Amino acid sequence: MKRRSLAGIGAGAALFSLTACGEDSGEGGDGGSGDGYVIGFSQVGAESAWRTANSKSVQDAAAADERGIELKFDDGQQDQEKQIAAVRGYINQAVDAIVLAPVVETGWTDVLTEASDAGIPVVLADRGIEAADEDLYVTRLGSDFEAEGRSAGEWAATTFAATPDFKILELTGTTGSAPANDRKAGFFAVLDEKAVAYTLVDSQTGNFTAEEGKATMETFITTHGLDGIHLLYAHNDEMGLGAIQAIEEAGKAPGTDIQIIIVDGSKAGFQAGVDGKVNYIVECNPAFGEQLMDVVVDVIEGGSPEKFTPVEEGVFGPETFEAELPNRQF
Ligand code: GYE
Repeated sequence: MKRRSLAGIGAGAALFSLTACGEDSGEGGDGGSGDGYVIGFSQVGAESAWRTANSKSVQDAAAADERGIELKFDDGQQDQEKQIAAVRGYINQAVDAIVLAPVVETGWTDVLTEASDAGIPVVLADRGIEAADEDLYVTRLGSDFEAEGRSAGEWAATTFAATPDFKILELTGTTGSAPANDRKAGFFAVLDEKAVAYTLVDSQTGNFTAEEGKATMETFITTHGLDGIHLLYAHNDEMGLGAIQAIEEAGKAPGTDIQIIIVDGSKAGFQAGVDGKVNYIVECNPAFGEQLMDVVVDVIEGGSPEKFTPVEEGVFGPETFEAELPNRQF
């Protein structure tokens, strides 16, 4: 589907009234700032270093002169209602395409149906949505979160293979989000497949932030103590870093008294690894802005990419932390 670009028509209100008056068809009238596409991006929030790096990657890619793209950006503050309002705003503005990084997997049917009815293609960035709504977006570009969880599970299964009564605490990401659901599922699937005997002592959300990660870890410590707990599996760096503070404040040594897996691989995460406080890092790569813009432009111009394009990522054990730290980009 090819839509006329509305690039350069100034403020949202003016754009809305022009659109409402039926100016969305025909030639010209674009205010003279080029023929680029207008793309609306509803981002999850700014909860982590990963997210900040991801927003920058997308904004930088869109801003490249040769692309001539006008990117409208909205920070959803980890609130689905805010994201739905942003997507509706983009529909009213008759953008050429909508990029949505959905905070949770469910609850998108209505607004995505409205986008579809308006003929505006939707590309998912980063997180996915429930399978029932698969027809309501063109493609998703992001990580394979289940594979990330499986990588964490492989390391845990190997490291604790000979540990009797292997005890785990889990700090999950935002409840109902694709990475929280899939990182959990992948991790425990591997332990089960490998017939590892373990006890999941507790599993609670830390909402992907350092503050909530720390608070939840404090609750774990109050409720269960740390004696005899072997592993903390934190679904992202921030929650792991917050938990490290809580463990230290409880007089224990993170990385030694309790081993820690984190997911993302930020500079701060690797630094914690170099300091001996984190034992395994599963990478999640936020730097897919260029790839995303390529996909979105292709979709606007009628392309039909694969339903899912995974970004490439790796895993890092303690022997790699020091050498890898200078390479980290966020
Ligand atoms: O791991 C976490 C962020 O959706 C992959 O969201 C993303 C996750 C990332 O808050 O740090």
